Amino acid sequence: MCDCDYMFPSNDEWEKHYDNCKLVWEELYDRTCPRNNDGTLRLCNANLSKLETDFLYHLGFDTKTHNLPALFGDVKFVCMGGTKHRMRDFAKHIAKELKIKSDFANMTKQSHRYAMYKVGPVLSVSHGIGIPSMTILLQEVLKLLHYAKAKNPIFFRIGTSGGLKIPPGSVVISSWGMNGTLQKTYDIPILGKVRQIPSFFDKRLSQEVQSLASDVGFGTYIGGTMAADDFYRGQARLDGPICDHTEDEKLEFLNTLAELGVKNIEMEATAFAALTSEAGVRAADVCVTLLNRLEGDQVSISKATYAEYQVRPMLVVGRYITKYYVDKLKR
Ligand code: R2B
Ligand code: URA
Repeated sequence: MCDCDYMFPSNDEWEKHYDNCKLVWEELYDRTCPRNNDGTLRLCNANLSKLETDFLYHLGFDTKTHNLPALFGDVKFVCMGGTKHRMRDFAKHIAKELKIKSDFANMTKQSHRYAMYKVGPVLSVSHGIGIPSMTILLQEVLKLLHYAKAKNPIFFRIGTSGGLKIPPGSVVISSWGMNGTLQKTYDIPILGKVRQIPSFFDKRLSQEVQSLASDVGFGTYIGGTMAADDFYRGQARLDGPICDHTEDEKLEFLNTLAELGVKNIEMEATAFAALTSEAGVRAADVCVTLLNRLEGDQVSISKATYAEYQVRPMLVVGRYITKYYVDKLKR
């Protein structure tokens, strides 16, 4: 039976179900969906029940000292992004939009690794650069929300990226993540063997997000995202400290990516799509492009342009969250 918790009324153009609808998820993974009937998250790990206390080491919270349901039980949206500064700005943006007072205190202060802000039902958390840093944070937030009994949480990543054949300043909502060997998977060695986990984002969520951005004043695209494990050679750049490919080879590679439907390159999309999907939560990766990689490698935009661009994913995701609450008040 379909158990989609529709955020907005359906229309003919949108995908009918969310990917974490029991119907869709169980067909895809051939096991019971980890989302409970009340929308809380069930973690697929029996070992956790053997722990007397679970220490979420990098967040600085644990299940014994902290009353996680009281602290985080109301979380509906988790928004992640690379830097502490950006996530503080996003918390401020959301506080203004939702008219919620906050002291913008960093809740992970003891652990120093990441920064986490809570504004009402919105958690704004930094994840650092690259897949390993992001996945540690993401996995601990998933556990945090499980222990907190948060219902039907939706995850966003707001980030920066290099664009392919689209104007700098455009926003890309990722339909899938592609790894450095052009597969749509997140590859992780586990017990000595590489596991490949499919890395697709929820189609309906990306359509909903894009539908609210038609008049934002910059282009928004739904398209593929390459997640590289490096900023320089791994993204075909010519300006790293070591380079063993030619400009022609670089352009050939970037053109191949573009032909495959890749619109931007960043460093987290595959793992973000794969882990959220496995956990049965919906997620969208919303990144601004800082440059067109067919035209260069250096990020040489001014501070003012960078600031203007960086705000764009916040505006798009902020609209989604705000509309959800405005509509909810009307209901
Ligand atoms: C985009 O920008 C960062 C590298 O500069 C990385 O986190 C990413 O995905
Ligand atoms: N972040 C990336 O990973 N690549 C870029 O080109 C720009 C930002």
